[in-house]
Amino acid sequence: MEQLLQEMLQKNYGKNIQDASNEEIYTALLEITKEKMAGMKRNEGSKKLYYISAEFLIGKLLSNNLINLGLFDETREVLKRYDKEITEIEEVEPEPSLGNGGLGRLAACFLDSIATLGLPGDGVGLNYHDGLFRQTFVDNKQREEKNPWITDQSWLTKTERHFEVPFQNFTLTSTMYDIDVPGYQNGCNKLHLFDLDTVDESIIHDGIQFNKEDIRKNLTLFLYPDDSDEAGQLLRIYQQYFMVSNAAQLILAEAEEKGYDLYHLYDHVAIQINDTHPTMVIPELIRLLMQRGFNMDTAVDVVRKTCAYTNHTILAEALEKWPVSYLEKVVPHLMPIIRDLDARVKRDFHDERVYIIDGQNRVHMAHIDIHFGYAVNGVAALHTEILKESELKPFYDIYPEKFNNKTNGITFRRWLVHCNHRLSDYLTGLIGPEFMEDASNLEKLLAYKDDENVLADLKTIKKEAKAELKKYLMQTQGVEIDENSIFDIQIKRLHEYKRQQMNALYAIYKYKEIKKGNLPKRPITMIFGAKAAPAYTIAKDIIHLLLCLQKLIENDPAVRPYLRIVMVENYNVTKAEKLIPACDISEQISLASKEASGTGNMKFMLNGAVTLGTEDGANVEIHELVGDDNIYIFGAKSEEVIRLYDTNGYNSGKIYDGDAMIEELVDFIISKDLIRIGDPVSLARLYKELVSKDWFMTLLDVKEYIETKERMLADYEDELSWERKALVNIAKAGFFSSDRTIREYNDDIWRL
Ligand code: 9GP
Repeated sequence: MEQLLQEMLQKNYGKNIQDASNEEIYTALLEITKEKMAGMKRNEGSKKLYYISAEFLIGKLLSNNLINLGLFDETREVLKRYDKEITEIEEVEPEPSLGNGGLGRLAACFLDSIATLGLPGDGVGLNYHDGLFRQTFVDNKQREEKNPWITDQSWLTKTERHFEVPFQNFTLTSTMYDIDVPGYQNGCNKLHLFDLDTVDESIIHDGIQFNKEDIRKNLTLFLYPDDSDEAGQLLRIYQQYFMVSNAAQLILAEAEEKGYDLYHLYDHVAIQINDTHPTMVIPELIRLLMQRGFNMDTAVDVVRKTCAYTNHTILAEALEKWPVSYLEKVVPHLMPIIRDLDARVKRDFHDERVYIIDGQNRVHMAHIDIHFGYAVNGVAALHTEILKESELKPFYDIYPEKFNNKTNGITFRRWLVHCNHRLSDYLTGLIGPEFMEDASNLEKLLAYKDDENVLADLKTIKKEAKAELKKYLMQTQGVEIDENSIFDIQIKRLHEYKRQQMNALYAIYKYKEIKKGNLPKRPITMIFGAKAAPAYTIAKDIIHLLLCLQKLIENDPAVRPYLRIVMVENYNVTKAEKLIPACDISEQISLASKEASGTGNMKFMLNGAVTLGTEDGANVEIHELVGDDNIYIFGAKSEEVIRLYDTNGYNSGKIYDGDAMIEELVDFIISKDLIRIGDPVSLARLYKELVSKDWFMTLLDVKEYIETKERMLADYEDELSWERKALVNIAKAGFFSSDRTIREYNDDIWRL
């Protein structure tokens, strides 16, 4: 590596390692890595997977690619010899802004595992130039800015593939860009990102505003552009169709190039539809097959045997339904096919709950996936049960054989080896390196459950990660935190069902206790990271509340030594990699039944944090694995929550009126203390939401939440017992390796 790097730096800049800047070294390493990947063997086979997804939250790639190529340690050593840190070199890399949350990060972990298992499988998505958005805080509020990440030298490689994508009254020509996905000590796959040459970032003004109707210029600017009006919804349909038409054309082109018989496409291709965004791939493939001479029945049959669908949520808002009139405007050529599919359903089933086009002339995208795909999976055991028993029950009754569970997973290459190399090195020394290949080997750690030296070592490793996070927050946000405090972390998309507002009520509780003189044994640092969708008003109000509380405490010398709130700006993968190793308490407090799985919960556990959570999503499986002693569970169970929804039995106002403590906490949101700092309109809106609606039942669980957190904080003081919990969590995390998840997808769904 040393020689390669010297040569590349000489060639590019006429410099040697010693004199090169971090930018120059980064670029040289990028080029070396790209060359290596270009020379790798491609994962091949007679059947290939196409994983189509609106999001791929891949994070920075340098270190991960080096790890998978087996070059990381060597590179780190070479740089050290010249007094350079790979972590600093990596700071130069812009994080690709191609995802929003768990759905997109899961897709990225899956690509890593698919390649690592040697399976032929490529990702297909869009090359959003400005990503989701970059979050800044101004006047204690979220502001959205564009987030350009594509630079001259990047992981993207422009290819010669172009496709014509037809819309109602114009056709667009795409360009395909590729990012290599090297497996860990295995072959390479690709992430294909489609783009338009005419996209024009200069049309963006005032943060993230732009003309939504100028499709040629805006199509691949942003992920999830605001869809609160018709133009925004049409733009989303344009994006989705552009993505899937390119995907379908690529799939058929590759199949034809290999000489496959398209009548047996399903023997050579599996298509995974990640959430409903890529659903139109089904009618589009049917259309393209019919162009090639298929009749409709045969095209439907072939497509049905090729496509599988993953559901990631039971929230109605995320199960897309597009008005027929909108689809007519954007993709009129698909509508005859969609109507035909609908007619087939209406002919076979007399239950309007399973129709594709409903009485209000809306097309239910998930219904297309379920009827015209061969598999439907949920992403955690509880989630799949809820799909089968309630949300998608009418479909389960028709097609029980299609439904299956695939509990999510995370790649340990990124979420342990890369982000926490101290822990990873330590584990390798203690239990051997086999866990890198087969994560169930982490259980060997259980043999050290009562070994005080090992427990002390784990504590030291955590302390070092906390000190590093402290340094990072100082450098990036100018915030100074106390590394001897407890780090209590909630990082995830901002959504009412995830209940950051409940955590805010805890902060208010603690603030008031401290004011009363009930000081905690040890200071607490509450850390949040979350972006709110730009048009989601209440989510932004919750961010505002958190920032106001942060300010209030900062300026209160009586409270500040004992309690801090830090809202991390522009939370992303890079920041997650710094936060997760440093965490003591992992906040997973969604309303039971609403979090399909969660994957942050898995990352925290793997890094020795203890979960404070509800019986929701994959928390249920974490609980089963670690046992009652090593997790803190509270709150209403999913059956109770579902019953409350079904019977209209929840009344937050009644809880508020009937409980003085809850009333006091909620009232604080509109107290003089906070109004002085914040925006009274925003705070009052949030207050009103909680007392008069509270759709995600914050007030139902808040008291038990506070009690459980208090118990947890007290338990933290018993050092040995706490470290034992951390150890058990690490040891039991092996199940959540995405290698396991992908093996299951392959065994049960793809059969590559
Ligand atoms: O909200 C779910 C999250 O629980 C899950 O872990 C993730 C990956 O399966 O998907 C999220 N869903 C979405 O982002 C949108 O459906």
